[in-house]
Amino acid sequence: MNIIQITIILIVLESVLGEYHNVSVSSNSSLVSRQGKSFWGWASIWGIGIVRFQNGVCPAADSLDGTCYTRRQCMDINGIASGSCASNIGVCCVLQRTCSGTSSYNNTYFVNSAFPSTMTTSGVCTFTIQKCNPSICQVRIDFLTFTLAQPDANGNCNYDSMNIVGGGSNIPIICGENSGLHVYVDFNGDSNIRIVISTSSDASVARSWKLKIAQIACDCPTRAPSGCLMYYTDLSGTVRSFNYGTTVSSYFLANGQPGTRQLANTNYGICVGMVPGYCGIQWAPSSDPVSFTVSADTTAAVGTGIIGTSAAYLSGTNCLTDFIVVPDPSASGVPTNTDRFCGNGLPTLTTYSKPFVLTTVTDSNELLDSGNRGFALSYTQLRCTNIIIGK
Ligand SMILES: [Ca+2]
Ligand SMILES: [Ca+2]
Repeated sequence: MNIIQITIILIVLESVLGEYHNVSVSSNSSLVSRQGKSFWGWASIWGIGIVRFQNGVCPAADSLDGTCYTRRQCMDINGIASGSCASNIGVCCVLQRTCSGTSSYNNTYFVNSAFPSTMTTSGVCTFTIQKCNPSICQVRIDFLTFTLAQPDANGNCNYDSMNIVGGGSNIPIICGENSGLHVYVDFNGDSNIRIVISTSSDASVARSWKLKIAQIACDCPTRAPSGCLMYYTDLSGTVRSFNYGTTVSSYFLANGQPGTRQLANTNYGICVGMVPGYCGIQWAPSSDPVSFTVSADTTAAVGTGIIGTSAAYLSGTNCLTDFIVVPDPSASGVPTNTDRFCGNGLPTLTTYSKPFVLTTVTDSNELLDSGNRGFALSYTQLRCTNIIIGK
């Protein structure tokens, strides 16, 4: 054995005794022996080769995202092994936490206690999000399942509520039905972000939630721009206001009219990432007749059959309480000369103003409205060749 061979052995030993023994599950890679249990023997060092693999995202069962760890690491962080990764060396580890939980891991799932069973008891359930590492700036919270009690007739989340606090973004208080939606929340320095879900004593509501929390690095291309509570990157899709639904609220206003499904006191941007080669965007009501009902008397508009027609459109200074803002749009090729829309119908709007953002605003009550549902709008990005000259 010459000096080079001895040096190699010493380097390997240092690697094994130092890094493997002290391996941290928050590191970005894992060291494992291909032959597992006999790791510490000299023979194993000669015979096996040590493998390092990245703790990257891997596909787990039920379309969940896991992280590739060693089986032992996954057990140590109370993860659920769901399939294999790294050429069967690692396990795809799914992290699921519930009330009073904390996580500093990317792609953690936060569920109600007893999920997938529903929850009918009152109380406060808190989950704390810590940065994985200093390069993280934002989280995306996907509402895979989200059912809480409906807001009251004025849109206030007085029965159940979800508050997201501690971040650098202003997040509305959310309740009702929001499965399929998401929010982006900026970290405020190194402060933790907390999700606080309060449930009322109304046991008739079968609540459940499963939220996926993905951590986004400051230089990540999928990071949402500032001011974008929701951020979409497809060429086309549908955006919805919180708690949008086609059925009417079961709560009634003081004047006896049906209340709203809209959430009160919101002001946020819904953004669409511009795809290269695309210069404009079109916003249009979706197929539901009530897919744009944000102010005024929806109950009457349905009754008279003007729902969704130009007779029910409102814009400009008629929109002072609940409305959307689309910058510099045209309808049927004609500039609308206003960017603010409300009422019980919306023409198809086209705009080449960038970035692509639709702002939505609601005030604190529904005193002048009845039976609003909010909105579900289709968006389509438009190829640069579709630019109309002069617009
Ligand atoms: Ca309204
Ligand atoms: Ca309102």
